[in-house]
Amino acid sequence: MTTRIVELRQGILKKNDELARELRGRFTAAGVLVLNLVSSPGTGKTAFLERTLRELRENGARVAALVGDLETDNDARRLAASGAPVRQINTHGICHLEAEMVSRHLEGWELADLDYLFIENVGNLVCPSSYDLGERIRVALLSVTEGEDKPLKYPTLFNSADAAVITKIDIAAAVDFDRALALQSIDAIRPGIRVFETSSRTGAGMAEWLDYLRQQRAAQK
Ligand SMILES: Nc1nc2c(ncn2[C@@H]2O[C@H](COP(=O)(O)OP(=O)(O)OP(=O)(O)O)[C@@H](O)[C@H]2O)c(=O)[nH]1
Ligand SMILES: [Mg+2]
Repeated sequence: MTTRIVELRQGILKKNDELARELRGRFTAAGVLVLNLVSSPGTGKTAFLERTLRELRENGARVAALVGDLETDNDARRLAASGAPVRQINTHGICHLEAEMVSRHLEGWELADLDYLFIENVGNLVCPSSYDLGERIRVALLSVTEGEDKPLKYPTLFNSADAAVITKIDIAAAVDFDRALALQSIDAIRPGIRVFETSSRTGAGMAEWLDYLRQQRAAQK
């Protein structure tokens, strides 16, 4: 029985990896930089994306977003306020996005007309780590209220990330956030990873983040 479950799981992951590889090829050919944002529920992914989409659009970039949640289209409605094309993916009980869901929700979009595509994953620190969505950059987010040792407790996500974002630094003092300890935890799991310290409320750290996005997009071309 156990063997069959393991085989089934490996089969699902293999199929996902194949489709993700195909998607990555399409994204690269279209010249769109794709980012997959992963964190626990409530870290501030949508707030961070709301600000990112708005600021990129103010600078003339062409952006779009897909957002995953088990239910509701609340996040899509928040993100769409930026004016960018946005689609909600409801997974109805599944705790992560899969390449097939991304592929299906991209139908009708001309990828070559986009500079950046952001995918907000379902809020979960474990499940999304195993599912490649064809992204170029996986971003792991951690808020100042979650505990500085989260990267040590949930290493798979941080270990597979290309960049890390610490969110809500505007309330760091109120929750006794230990910045050095958090940076140390991230670095222990993914040495040398680029870390951004941000607040979607005050805009702190956004300039560095946007510079990074521009550099990454230029490097992809
Ligand atoms: N003080 C402060 N609060 C923030 C910040 N970013 C987000 N929040 C608050 O944190 C809560 C959760 O933010 P969301 O953006 O919905 O978080 P999320 O990661 O998208 O949540 P899920 O999609 O449910 O996983 C909201 O009440 C936000 O207002 C920030 O930079 N500073
Ligand atoms: Mg959200």
